[in-house]
Amino acid sequence: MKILRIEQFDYSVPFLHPFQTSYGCTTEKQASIYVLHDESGVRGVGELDALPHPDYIEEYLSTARATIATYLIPLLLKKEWHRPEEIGAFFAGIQGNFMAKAALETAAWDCFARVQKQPLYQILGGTKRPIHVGISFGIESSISTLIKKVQTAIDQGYTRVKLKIKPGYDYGPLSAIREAFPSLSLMADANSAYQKEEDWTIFRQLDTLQLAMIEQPFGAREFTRHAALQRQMHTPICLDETIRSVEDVQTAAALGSCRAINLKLPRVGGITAAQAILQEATQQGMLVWLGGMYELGVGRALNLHFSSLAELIFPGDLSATNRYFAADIVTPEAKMGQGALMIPDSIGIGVTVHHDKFQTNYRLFT
Ligand code: OSB
Ligand code: MG
Repeated sequence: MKILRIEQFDYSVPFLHPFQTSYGCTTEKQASIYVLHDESGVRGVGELDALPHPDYIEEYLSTARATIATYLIPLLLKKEWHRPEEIGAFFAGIQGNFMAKAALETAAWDCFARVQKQPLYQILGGTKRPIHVGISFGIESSISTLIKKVQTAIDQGYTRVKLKIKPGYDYGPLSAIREAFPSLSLMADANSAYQKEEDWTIFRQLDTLQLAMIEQPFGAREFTRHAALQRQMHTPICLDETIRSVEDVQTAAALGSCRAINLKLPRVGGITAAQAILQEATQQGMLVWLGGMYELGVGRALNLHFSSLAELIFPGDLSATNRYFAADIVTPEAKMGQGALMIPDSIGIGVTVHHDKFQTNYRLFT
């Protein structure tokens, strides 16, 4: 196969509810969709999910768009390849920038699956099954609002709840949820917020709440500090920001830094890298589950296909479209039915992008 032309569509899609982040309030999801055209006229689509600011990891939306335009697209265009696993080697001279690489690599997988006339989950060796999903909550104005939202999510069919925590907003809301829902699969995500030594004492309290896991208490490179905490805790530590490669999994396993991994296709550079991480972490006895980045419909469909793999049993951060958006850029939208999402059925990632809605910019690369 050979990619002859790549289109970039930038989008800004309003969130249903504003999001509080450390950089202030976000009211929209910004992303780019890359459309790869191969020599036979088949297309493949991939979503760039880097966030607007470098507050989750270093890479962010404008640097990722620039990396793709300046470095990755010239390395991909007009090169001959047979399987999408070969795409990574074209980018080998470019360090890091995994989200940028993932946008094109995942588009190549979609293109390949469409050429094969198969749904992507079949190409990946997955099984078509209902995908049980969890929901992620940010900081809420009051505990009673939070409890009501958790109840609504359970009624809608979400089978696991994750709460974003930070020093001062942790044991209070988590213990309130635990009290209201004693058997709920509940977990916390700190996004590296516990930087000071005195913040640590809280983890002993959190260890009494029967949490499924606690995600990323400390900084992205703090393997040994996470290991020290894991030794003191019954609750599994889950690493997100820390894990970018198979080597990171091996380091975490050798040191005992975690027992679970939040795997995100964008954070590790796409499908081929994610498959290798999934295999290594599973062999090391870790629980791996699929994380999210408030994806639009292309990224969400991709995540649904990847979730068909047998190892991914724990519910992912993979909500229905209407969790974040009133309208999306693809059809069909992801709808919750009987407590699960279905993998889109047709070939490739199984969704069609409608370029007229929410588009802010366009570029063509030849
Ligand atoms: O830490 O898992 C995270 C979203 C963007 C960046 C980082 C994270 C998240 C989420 C949202 O937690 C999960 C979702 O998409 O529902
Ligand atoms: Mg996380």
